[in-house]
Amino acid sequence: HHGGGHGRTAYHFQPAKNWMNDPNGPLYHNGLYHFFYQYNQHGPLFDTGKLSWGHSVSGDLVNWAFLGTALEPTSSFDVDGCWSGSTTALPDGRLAILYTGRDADEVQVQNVAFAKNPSDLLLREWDKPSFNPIISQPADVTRNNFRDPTTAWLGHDGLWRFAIAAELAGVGSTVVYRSADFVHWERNAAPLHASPGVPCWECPDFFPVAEQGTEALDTSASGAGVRHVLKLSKAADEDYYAVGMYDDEDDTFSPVEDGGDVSNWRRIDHGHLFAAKTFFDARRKRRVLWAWVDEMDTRDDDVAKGWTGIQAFPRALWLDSDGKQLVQWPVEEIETLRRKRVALLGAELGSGGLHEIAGIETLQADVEVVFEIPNLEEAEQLDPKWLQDPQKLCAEMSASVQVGVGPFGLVAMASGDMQEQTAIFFMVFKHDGAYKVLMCTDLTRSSMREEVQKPIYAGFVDVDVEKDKSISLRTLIDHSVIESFGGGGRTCITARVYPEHVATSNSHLYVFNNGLDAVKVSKLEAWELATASVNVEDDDGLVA
Ligand code: DQQ
Repeated sequence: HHGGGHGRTAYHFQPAKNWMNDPNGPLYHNGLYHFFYQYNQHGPLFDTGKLSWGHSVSGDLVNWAFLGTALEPTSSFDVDGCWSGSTTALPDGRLAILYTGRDADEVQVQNVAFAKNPSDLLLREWDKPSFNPIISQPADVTRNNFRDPTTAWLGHDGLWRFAIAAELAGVGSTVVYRSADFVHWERNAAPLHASPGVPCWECPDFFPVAEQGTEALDTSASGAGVRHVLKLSKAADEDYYAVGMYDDEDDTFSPVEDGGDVSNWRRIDHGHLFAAKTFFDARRKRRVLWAWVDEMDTRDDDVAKGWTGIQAFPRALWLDSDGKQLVQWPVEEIETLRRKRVALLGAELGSGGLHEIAGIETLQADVEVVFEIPNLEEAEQLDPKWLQDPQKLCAEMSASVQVGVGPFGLVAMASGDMQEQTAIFFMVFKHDGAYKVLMCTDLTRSSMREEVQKPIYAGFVDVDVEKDKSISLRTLIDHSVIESFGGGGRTCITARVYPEHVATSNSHLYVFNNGLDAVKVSKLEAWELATASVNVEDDDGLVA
């Protein structure tokens, strides 16, 4: 098993050592998954000028072989860093990377690179043509914010397009460039989106989703039955998205919900997750999301352990039948890691109930649970002032005594004496003649260590609890990360945790209910997960 100790994960993507941030250019090609990432091969800390594209390959999105770097900051147009970007497969068989380079003057410009030999299974070598940059920085870009090109798509007019983040006269904008040959690009006058308030919304992602069903669409799909999703990242740890209508004639995007500013859009994840990027997986006709999950520990600790940053476990995503929100779910290949299983069926959890899920190693586990809520009568009235601030509401509620329906949920990574524990839970409120479900991950007691960040994360779950009479939770636990999917994947919360007790003793897992009324665990299944082979340093070949 990997060295490194200190919260090294067992099945989340991370390099063997050094710094990693944004996911770049995920791609399925010739039967293999390629994953690139912002990588400082010289050490465990972020270093703007040293960033290269790390490259790993996998047959199953679970086990990964490290291939070194695909791009390094060696050319005049990227000598101060190869920053984020995407890959596009061209119909003529070429594979292109579009990425941001920082040139010798630290100016952000856009470059293209091509796979030297697209039929090479590993795509190890990438050519950076000397005609780069393909796009210099436009004059109206302010404060050098011009970066992160998306995967390109084809419009009905046969022209390529990609979107990119640009601060234009102080306004955080997403602009579209068009090209006939992938080399000469022209900017569309009107931005795809502009949101004042935040100068630079980074790492745009723009992709089609089917109006109905879970099957994904190729990035160039458009027309009847197709909606589009625009995702933007707000420095330094919040990803937002809106579902909308895209018109490829004038390259405009109109959200279906009147969200106004991006800050009112829906969150990809209410926890600590950033710079998400999706790709179309033609093998299983699904769209898969990658996202960076940074450390919440001290810089000293990053240096001591020699690695920094992981990726969220890859998630399949599709449009919910409500046409407004995305549903995210860990890719099914995670099941190949499932080993020992324990289950609980129909257990009643009275007020104050706590039930241990014993019999498996819970530091690397996959837990699926359905809570049945027989009685919603006790639900508290929601003060509307909390609608915009679920995080504060959660802090308020977890500090108070039993209030109504919930909190109920899981307690994960608990020490024997319960001094350390992370709670993932729901509360149900009455609101506007209906009910509103709040989901939280409370890190305040996750570690005895003072110096790590221990926030409370929260978001509302857009489900009809009155009709369903139940709510589901799936939680992936992996040493220093807890990823939770509420309401079948409609609300996600990813958290980094650094409990001390794991160094010397076992961790425990519980279901609990601190609400006034009983809830029922109608079904709980928990699996111990095997350790995947992730960028193991002495890997000498492809994964099985
Ligand atoms: N990280 C990259 C930038 C991007 C930022 C540099 C987001 O391209 O805007 O590592 O985390």
